[in-house]
Amino acid sequence: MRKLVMMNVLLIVVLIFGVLMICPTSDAADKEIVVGFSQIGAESAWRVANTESIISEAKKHPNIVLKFSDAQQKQENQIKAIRSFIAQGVDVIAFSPVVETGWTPVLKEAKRAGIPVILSDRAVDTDDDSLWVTFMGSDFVEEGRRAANWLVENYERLKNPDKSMDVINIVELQGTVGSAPAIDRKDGFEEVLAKYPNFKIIKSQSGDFTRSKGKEVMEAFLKAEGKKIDVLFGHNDDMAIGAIQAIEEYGLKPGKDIIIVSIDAVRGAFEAMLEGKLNVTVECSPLLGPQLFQAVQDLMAGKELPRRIVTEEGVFPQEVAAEVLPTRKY
Ligand code: GYE
Repeated sequence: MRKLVMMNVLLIVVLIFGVLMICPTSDAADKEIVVGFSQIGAESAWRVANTESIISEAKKHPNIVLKFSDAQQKQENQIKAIRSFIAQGVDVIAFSPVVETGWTPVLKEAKRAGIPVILSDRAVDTDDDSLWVTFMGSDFVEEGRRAANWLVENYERLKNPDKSMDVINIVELQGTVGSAPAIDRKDGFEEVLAKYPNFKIIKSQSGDFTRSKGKEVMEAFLKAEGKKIDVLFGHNDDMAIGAIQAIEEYGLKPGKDIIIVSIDAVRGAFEAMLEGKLNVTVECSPLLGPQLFQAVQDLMAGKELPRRIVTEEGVFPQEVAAEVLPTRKY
């Protein structure tokens, strides 16, 4: 009888131990993490895909609570959202800064509150680098270089035969004024073109990364320069797609009379390439959700994050559009 009682006690001890092993009580991965994310808005297909990536990825992490705020492309709204995240005492703040400058005061407030800040997609321009822990996103200067390199290597082959190689007139649709991708893509593009003096930017204006603005500004370019325009460089696909419409309405053939180079590689760009209206798109991936939440988990587990997490990207010319389109996720 005593032996039986002992056996039972032993069994119970083993069972309790086993249950404890299976259900650890306080694992870092189980601890709730509240993340405040301030998004720029919904200005482009890229941005919509970026938002989708963030929201859907957050759902895959049971311990993450995402507070998502849309700033409708206004910096003041982003600053308000960040202040409200600080007031709510979130664990991590992440945001995609609409412009580069003007963030130092609010980032200092976050630092004082002890809340780490992750920069997603776009960088900020501040003297104090201790105000953010990591910046994840694309190398926009490199994207500008890729666009220009593709242009100088392929223009002669693709141009309308009656166009000359002596002077190649480029019009440029810039992104949002003061934003990192607009500043950097322009820099990268010009850096390469500096070695090819026959390629000249004759007009350059912001189309704010939107289709409607891209169309409107292209209409003005066409009105001023007409058939003189040989190339359009759009800082994103949405503006290029808007411009394609303007070019058609003007009576010229986009992709033939005007060679069109743009950036992002969204689905709409592939569709335009299949119709022969866009010549190339340089990839800029918006699918930042997985790396963002991995970084959040690592940060909260006490790991040190790299200061810079660069997204890997390619270049897609018209010739590969049909093959690549079915594999595109945005
Ligand atoms: O290229 C554009 C979007 O910041 C990389 O913002 C992003 C840019 C993207 O509106 O389409």
